[in-house]
Amino acid sequence: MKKDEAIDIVRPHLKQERLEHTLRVTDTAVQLAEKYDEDSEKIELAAILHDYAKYFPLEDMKQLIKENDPANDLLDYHHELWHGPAASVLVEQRHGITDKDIRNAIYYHTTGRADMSQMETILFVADYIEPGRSFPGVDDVRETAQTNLYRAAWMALRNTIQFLVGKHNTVYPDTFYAYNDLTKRLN
Ligand code: DGI
Ligand code: FE
Ligand code: FE
Ligand code: FE
Repeated sequence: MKKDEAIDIVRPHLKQERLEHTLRVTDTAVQLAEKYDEDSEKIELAAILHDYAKYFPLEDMKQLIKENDPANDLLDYHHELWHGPAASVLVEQRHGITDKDIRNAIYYHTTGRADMSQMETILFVADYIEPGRSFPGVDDVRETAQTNLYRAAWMALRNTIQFLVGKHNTVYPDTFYAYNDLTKRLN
């Protein structure tokens, strides 16, 4: 699938600001793919499609997850976590994208997981550092991403966990697993 075709798929489902975020994530992810010698065409598609389901009705996301992924416990956690897994189902069902690398990058872009592939890690980091983001500490993560992709992912996970704990929110287990895995891998 070509870039423009993918953009046409998501455009009707995204607000203007979210489409702009998506395009910045795409540019950032492709830059990282080139730097780290990853498949930039696959990353580009994954990035364009990553927030496809962001504004889908909660019931629709629930349904997509239940039908295709009955074993997971995502539905017991914050609904913000549903749009990646839901999008990974939609791209296959509606648009015939069966590529597992692309679908996993979309699926795990919010939570992360243990043993993330380089492609998953690039999308995860690009979503966090795209130039429109202004999280506390994001500049450190941006700088680190230029030299150490996995350390940048670890920093983003650490910041997100601290943010969620600070708000007394739950943290989805895969986010902890991703953090723990990288903590071990980086030491
Ligand atoms: O969709 P985006 O806004 O581009 O970004 P995203 O898909 O990474 O969503 C991140 C939001 O999800 C972030 O504001 C924190 C929230 N969130 C809620 N629970 C969890 C969580 N993020 C992670 N990683 N883990 C959680 O358990
Ligand atoms: Fe997202
Ligand atoms: Fe993210
Ligand atoms: Fe995003």
